[in-house]
Amino acid sequence: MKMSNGQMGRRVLGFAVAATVLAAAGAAFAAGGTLGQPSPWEYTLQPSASPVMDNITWFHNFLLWIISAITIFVLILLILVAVKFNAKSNPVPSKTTHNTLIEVVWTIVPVLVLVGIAVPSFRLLFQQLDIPKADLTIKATGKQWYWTYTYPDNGKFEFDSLMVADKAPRLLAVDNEVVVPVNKVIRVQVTGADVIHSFAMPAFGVKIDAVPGRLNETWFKATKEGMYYGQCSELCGKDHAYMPIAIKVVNDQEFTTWVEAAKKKYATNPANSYASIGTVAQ
Ligand SMILES: [Cu+2]
Repeated sequence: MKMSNGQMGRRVLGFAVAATVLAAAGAAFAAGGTLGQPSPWEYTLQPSASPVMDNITWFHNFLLWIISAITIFVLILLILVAVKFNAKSNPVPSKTTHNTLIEVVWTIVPVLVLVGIAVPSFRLLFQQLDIPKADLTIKATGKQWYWTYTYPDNGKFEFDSLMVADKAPRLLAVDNEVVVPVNKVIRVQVTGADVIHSFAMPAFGVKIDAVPGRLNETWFKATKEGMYYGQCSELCGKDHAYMPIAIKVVNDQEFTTWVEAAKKKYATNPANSYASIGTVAQ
C-alpha cells in the first residue's frame, strides 16, 4: 500500500480525532456515574465527594492527556519512519549519526514533562498526608471479616459493621453504617486486629492499610450528603470480598441525633463487642 503524504496526514488526523472523541465520551460517562458506589460499565473513577478525591480525579485526567499526547506522538513518528524510510522508498540511507539540537531537545523536553507531573503529584501527596485539624475522629479496625468502628470523641462507643447479604447494593450493604457529618474534617485511625486489611473509600480518595500493631491515620471531608460504599482492599483471607465499608454522610443535626441513639444502642448490646461470624452470609 502506497500512501502520499497528504493521505498519511489525513489518516493521522483521523486517529487524533477518534482519540479525542473517545476521551470526551469517557469524560461524559464519568460524569454520569453513581455517587458513592460503583455503577455498571464504569471504567473511570467514581464521582468525587471530597477535596482530596477532586484532586485525584484532576491529576488522573491530567496524566491521561499527557500520556495520550506522548503515545500519539510516538505512534506518528513510528508510522513516519516505517513509511518514509523503509528499504523500498528510501534505498540509499543517510549516514547521519548525530544531531545536537535534537539530542538536547529530547533530553530537556522529557525533564520538563516530568517536572510538570511532579509538582501536582507532590502537592496531592502532601494534601493526603497532612491531616488538617480534625472535627471528629473515628477508628476503624479491620477484622476477619468485618470492621469495628469506635467513636472516641462521642463517648467511646464501638460497634461492628457486617455485610448483609440480601440488602442492596449487593456485597456493599452492611448492618451498621458509619455515620459522619457533612463538610467536617474526619480523621480516620486505621488498624488491624488479626491480619492486614485496607480501609478504602473511592469517593473520598481514601485507601490506607489496616496493619496489626500499627495505627495508621488518614482523613476525609465529605462534601455531599449520602451513602458511600467501599471495600477492604488488601487480600485478608477467605471472606475478604465480604467486608464492605459503608459510610453515611448526614447534616450536623442528624449526626447529633444518631450519636445519642448510637450511644444507647451500642452500650446496651454486649453482643456488639464481638460480632458473630455466623451472621455473615456467603
Ligand atoms: Cu480484606
